[in-house]
Amino acid sequence: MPHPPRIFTLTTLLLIISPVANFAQEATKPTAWQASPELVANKSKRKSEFNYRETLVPDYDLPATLVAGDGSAIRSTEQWETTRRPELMQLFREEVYGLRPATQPRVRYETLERQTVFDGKATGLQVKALIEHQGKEHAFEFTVFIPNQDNPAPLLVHINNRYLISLQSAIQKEDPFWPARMIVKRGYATASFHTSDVDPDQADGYEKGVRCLLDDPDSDLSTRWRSLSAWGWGASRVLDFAAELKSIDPTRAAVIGHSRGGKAALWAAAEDPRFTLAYSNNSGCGGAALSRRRFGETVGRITSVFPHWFTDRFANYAGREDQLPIDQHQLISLIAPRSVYVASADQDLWADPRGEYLALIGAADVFELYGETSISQTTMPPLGEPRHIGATGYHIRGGKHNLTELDWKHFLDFAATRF
Ligand code: GTR
Repeated sequence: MPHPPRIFTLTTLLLIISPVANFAQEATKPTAWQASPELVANKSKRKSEFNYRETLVPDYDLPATLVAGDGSAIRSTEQWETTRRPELMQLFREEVYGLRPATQPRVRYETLERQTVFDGKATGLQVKALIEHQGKEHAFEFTVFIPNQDNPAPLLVHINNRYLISLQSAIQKEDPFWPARMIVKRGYATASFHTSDVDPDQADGYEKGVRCLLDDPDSDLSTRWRSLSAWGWGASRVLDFAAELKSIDPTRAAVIGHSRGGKAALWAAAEDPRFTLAYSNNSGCGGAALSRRRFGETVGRITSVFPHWFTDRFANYAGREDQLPIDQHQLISLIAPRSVYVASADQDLWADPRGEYLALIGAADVFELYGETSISQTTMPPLGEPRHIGATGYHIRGGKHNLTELDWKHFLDFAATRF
């Protein structure tokens, strides 16, 4: 008897080939980022006193964010705002970044230059902030670009840890570290100042800068604010100026920084809730990276090389990071439910990309408390693939410790979803 003819319907055909297709797709799907083994070996050899191996990260428990100091559970945003957040702010002030002085100095702003720029598309300003206190004065300059458009623009304040990009230099040549023309093109106003102009970036620089001007000599020296906090304070003074301009919408303000500027940016947003978005780029130890991982730069190393960045107390946790009453995921929690973006670089193991990512997801519980979505997957995204979920964003870029145009591009894409 002849066999009945075999009829392959389209569905059977798809059922047969789809596992093969899925397998092929899985095989080509980029995988979660991992440090290159050659780079790890190389760095471990060159800086043998620091750890670059994931297998050597000590076991640790992160301090719970939603449990108050007295052991009670934090279940509402009200409890968070009235009890736990102030508690954590105080711990970060006393143990890490220092207490800002209560003094409210008089700040005047002088517009030194004003020019229509970028083919008539923007207005550029060079501004000097003059801070006066008890008959003494400290000044710092900043550069501003505002798009010439009908609606008030959101503002991105850039804490530049390298140099001041003056109005004229920004007009003449686009600097990838602060690509003003590109930022303005996307509809943002932006301002940039140099950290050292606000407070010197030197261990013995205390005699100059805003800390020297504003500190109460009778206050406790060991918990006074340090440079990172002073630079963040500078960002807030730039926002004060911009908030008065009709062309800027101060309810949409971001603070941005790279490396030490990134550490300062996160703390600036914790201290000043007017910043509704913070972007930290390759900020590492004392910034986005978890201290307890002791991966790359450690508390011991950073507090001995840069003693002026942190309170004396932070240095006491060198080698005993597990005794810290806080860790850096809680710095991000302090900004929640406002938006936070963390960026790492593939070759910048010193800043601990995985520790930066884990701190971001370690703050997910506070975003959740507010009903906000945020990144919570424990696996990192693949190299070069930004992950933007709700109030948080992350990417790891190929290359070295730097703030590049590509970082800005990813960040601006994220900012567009938040503003
Ligand atoms: C590094 C330092 C980092 C980072 C960086 C920078 O040498 O160890 O913590 O802040 O400098 O700001 O460029």
